[in-house]
Amino acid sequence: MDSLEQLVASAVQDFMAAQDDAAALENAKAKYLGKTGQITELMKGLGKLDPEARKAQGALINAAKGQIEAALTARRDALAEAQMQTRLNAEAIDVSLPGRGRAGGGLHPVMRTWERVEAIFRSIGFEVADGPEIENDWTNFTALNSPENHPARSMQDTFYIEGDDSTGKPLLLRTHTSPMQVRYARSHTPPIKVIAPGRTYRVDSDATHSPMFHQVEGLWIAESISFADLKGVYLNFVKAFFETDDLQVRFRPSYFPFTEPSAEIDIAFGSGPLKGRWLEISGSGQVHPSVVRNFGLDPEKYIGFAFGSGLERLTMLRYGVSDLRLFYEGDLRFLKQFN
Ligand code: 2NL
Repeated sequence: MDSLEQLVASAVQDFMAAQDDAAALENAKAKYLGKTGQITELMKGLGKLDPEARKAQGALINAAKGQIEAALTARRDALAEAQMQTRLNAEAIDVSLPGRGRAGGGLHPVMRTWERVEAIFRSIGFEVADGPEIENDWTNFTALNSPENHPARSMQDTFYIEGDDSTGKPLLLRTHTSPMQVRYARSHTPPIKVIAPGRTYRVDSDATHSPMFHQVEGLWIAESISFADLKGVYLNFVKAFFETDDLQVRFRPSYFPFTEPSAEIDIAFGSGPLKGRWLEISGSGQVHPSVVRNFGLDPEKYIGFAFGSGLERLTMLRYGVSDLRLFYEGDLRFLKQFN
């Protein structure tokens, strides 16, 4: 009697000692109810008793076994419940907490310039052209009158793509956005009035050059478009872009293979930190007759101007950015200032 009560007490104690580990409880169970467990051993011993004693002793052992089983079930339930509670606490979601908010993105300063330039030229009737960044040699160089031995055509100055187009001609990353204008001019009829903004690539990298940079080029071809039109269009553009009428434009003779005559365009602000300094801002010129012919047009009938400006350069002047490399470092302290 005493020993059975002790056995039950000891089982309850062992079950209580089994903590969150399910295996510990099963081991404790085996100690009493398993094949060689203490209750099981007691049952085996009943065979040696005479029928009367066996019946009485059997009832007592069964009662003890029932108590142990009940204690085991209760402990199992308690452990499962505790485990569930721990999980619920850990995974609790407080729906009353304020939201974390959406991280605010913003446009890169060069993209702001890109969008401004498009809006300004659209407002005076220019179309915006888009085209491939991987170009062929004819559209990027030959059509634009670039001589066969020009350094721009060498591996040192231009990124060539391995392999070639289907006709064996080399492929390259466009070195300017001019090929887009060639494509546009060859697929439209005059008057042609288009700008081509986009990414361009050259083998060049220092404080003022990046292997990838952005350009915007403009092209206006009709039956009588002159340098006077170029000056009017460009002056309108810089005044709108820099949001001031207080600036001057000058044209300096220059050379480009695709224009003749050619000119650099400089501007000077009448006020502000850059006041009075002539700043080079664009190349330009009257489209070379050979280039007009490569547009599929008769150079005796059609004439016009083209210009090309760097979007990074325009952005630096507008915001007073001193180092081109800041645009490509992805430093949020820099980028946040524009949003
Ligand atoms: C520069 C030079 C320039 C052009 C770009 C052009 C495009 C066609 C035909 C003729 Cl399709 N010309 N573009 C003309 C003159 C200068 O840019 O160094 N810009 C930063």
